[in-house]
Amino acid sequence: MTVSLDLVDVDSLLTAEEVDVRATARRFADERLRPALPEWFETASIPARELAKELGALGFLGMHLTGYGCAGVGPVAYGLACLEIEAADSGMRSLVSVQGSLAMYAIWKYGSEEQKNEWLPRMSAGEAIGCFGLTEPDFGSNPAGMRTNARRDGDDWVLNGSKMWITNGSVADVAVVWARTDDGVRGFVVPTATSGFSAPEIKQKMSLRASVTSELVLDDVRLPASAMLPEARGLSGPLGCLNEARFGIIFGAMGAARDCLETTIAYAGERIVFDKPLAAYQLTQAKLADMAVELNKGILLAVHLGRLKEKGTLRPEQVSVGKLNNVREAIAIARECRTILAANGISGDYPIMRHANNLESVLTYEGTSEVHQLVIGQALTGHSAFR
Ligand code: TGC
Ligand code: FAD
Repeated sequence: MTVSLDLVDVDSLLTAEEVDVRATARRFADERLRPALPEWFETASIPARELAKELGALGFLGMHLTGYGCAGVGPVAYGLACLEIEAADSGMRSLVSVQGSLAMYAIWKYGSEEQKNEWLPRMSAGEAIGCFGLTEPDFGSNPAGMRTNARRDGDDWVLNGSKMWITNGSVADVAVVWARTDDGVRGFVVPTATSGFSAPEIKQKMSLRASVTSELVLDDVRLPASAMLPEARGLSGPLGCLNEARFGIIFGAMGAARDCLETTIAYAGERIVFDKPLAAYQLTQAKLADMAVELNKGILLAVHLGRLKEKGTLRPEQVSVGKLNNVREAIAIARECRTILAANGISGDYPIMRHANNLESVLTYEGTSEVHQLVIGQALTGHSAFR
């Protein structure tokens, strides 16, 4: 956060390592990502392989994991990296989250030593890209209903089914695929070159355009017995990975919000309406003040949850509090900023509408806002209202 927006001195809560990681991420976002994003968003294409290698060289892929070439930084440092990268674009943060918190985390947490050694060093270097296939065309919020299945054939596994809305799918070298077996839901490490696997890209997205999103089709994909993640049993496997990615989003969404607010404060200082700067009107200042208060509260919440994660006490419903609040507030900030830029707010010359459009996806993926309300509702009342 710039000094002027850090109203409550969140910086005083950060360690030197966290400030360093944030500075590196901010530099990369400012120099490498921000200038290119308008075109990537407009053309809906990103140099995913190059970006993965550059992010890997900076240590940002699987950065909160230990061993296997991963940087092993703390949760707050990881969160701050997500914040700075999402200040450039939510799609860039998705690339980082899906690689590190979903695909790599699944292998790191639940994989065999052989799976970890095969994939994690290459993935942390950005030489191999991963994706995470949980959602299906008919089962998004309710992954327990998944139809993708894996059956034994001798020593092999044979996978059939399809996954939908999968980030990094078409550019991935490896897919972590969750499938129903006779023994409940299990995870599989699927090299994407395996016969029967394909990943057509989803086009015509109006949100998260600077991100690859794909369908995964599994048509008699035959894998050796060793492809199954041995330590993940049941839905708690994939849901455990979601906690990690949702944590990054709690910080990341505040990055998109900060970028909107910084842009808007600068704009309001220069835009003359009725003979004086827009920033000098009380109505504008009320909007800016309310947004800055929500931004500061959101970042404080993120850092607090990061400290709980450091201690190992962070609970899923606390992650839901952060994801629900920070994404909801980020989208509200993006929309309010848009009103201040008025017509210029819809232009690609400014990042506001791009962030607002992206945040529509962020509100939906990694658990919709309604799912997080229900998780919190269950924690408050003891009643599950999902079914
Ligand atoms: P439920 O019966 O409550 O639980 C089944 C088992 O899972 C355990 N569990 C969790 N474990 C770890 N972390 C969590 N957050 C967990 N929540 C539940 C639970 O203890 C139980 O374990 P066990 O051992 O007793 O079997 O499950 P349910 O079927 O009622 O569903 C609960 C619900 C709705 C909260 C869950 O299904 C859910 O979170 N749905 C949302 C799905 C979702 O978020 N999908 C995201 C896909 S990935 C993605 O969007 C990537 S976007 C790109 C990017 O990140 O940038
Ligand atoms: P649905 O589940 O059909 O929900 C429709 C509506 O019903 C929502 O408003 C929802 O909140 C509401 N609803 C659902 N259940 C209830 C209930 N019990 N009570 C009240 N309301 C309810 N998935 C992956 O597995 N991997 C990825 O990499 C990935 N990347 C994505 C990238 C993008 C850009 C997008 C948009 C999605 C991505 N997803 C990914 C999928 C994402 O996780 C799902 O879209 C999300 O979980 C919601 O599922 P759905 O879209 O099927 O909505």
